[in-house]
Amino acid sequence: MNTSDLARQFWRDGYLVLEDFFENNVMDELDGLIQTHFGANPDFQHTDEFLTESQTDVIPWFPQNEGPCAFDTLDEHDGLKALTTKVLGDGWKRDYCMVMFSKQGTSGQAWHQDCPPDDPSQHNLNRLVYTSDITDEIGGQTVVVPGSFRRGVLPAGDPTGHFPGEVVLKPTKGTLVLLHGHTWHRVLPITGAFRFSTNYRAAPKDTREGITDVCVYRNMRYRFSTSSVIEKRV
Ligand SMILES: O=C(O)CCC(=O)C(=O)O
Ligand SMILES: [Fe+2]
Repeated sequence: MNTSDLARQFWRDGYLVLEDFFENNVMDELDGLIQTHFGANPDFQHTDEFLTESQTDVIPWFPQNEGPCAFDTLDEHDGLKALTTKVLGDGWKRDYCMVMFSKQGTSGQAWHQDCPPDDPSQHNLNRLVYTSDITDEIGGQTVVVPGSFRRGVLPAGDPTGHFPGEVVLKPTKGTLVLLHGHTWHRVLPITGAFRFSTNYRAAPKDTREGITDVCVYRNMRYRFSTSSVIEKRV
């Protein structure tokens, strides 16, 4: 498929999975750096309120905040840049690169939208890189509801309940997943060893700053910059 077909598929479904998009040697290097950074038993960084209320167990790391590093390589990946331009249009902006780590035995991530869908034109794009396989043994599969980025706000309700038509993704090493920030998505519990993904977030040209500051869950809206629940949803 060419990039135009892939972009059409993305705008139909709100996500796109491309296996073997990245080279193995780059995946191995980044995977090693991530494992070294987190070590065996990293501490949680979010507040207890967030961890309990959101039913989301992730420890973020922003590797590029620490200066030039191996993670910069994928910012310059020609295929990734070309596909991003097809999907978002000219003038798109790269946002931050964030690794999200979940420990063994944790709950993954509850259903959410990365930013409120009140204005359909204001959204982030997740460009998720999987440096090792997500497997049924480990858990941490990513679940999406196809087309949901057009259905407005995620319905209030059970933070980890099921939606008709949900699709479970098991990205393998080297896979790129493009995921619209308004697409309803979650991560299943981590039953085996730790699990992580690396997200090179981007956004269309006229997207406001801090687009992912407020995340929509089925039971609340949460603002990360102030660590506060800004709306309880029932
Ligand atoms: O790690 C994943 O597979 C999905 C993470 C996620 O929800 C996000 O990057 O917004
Ligand atoms: Fe997300």
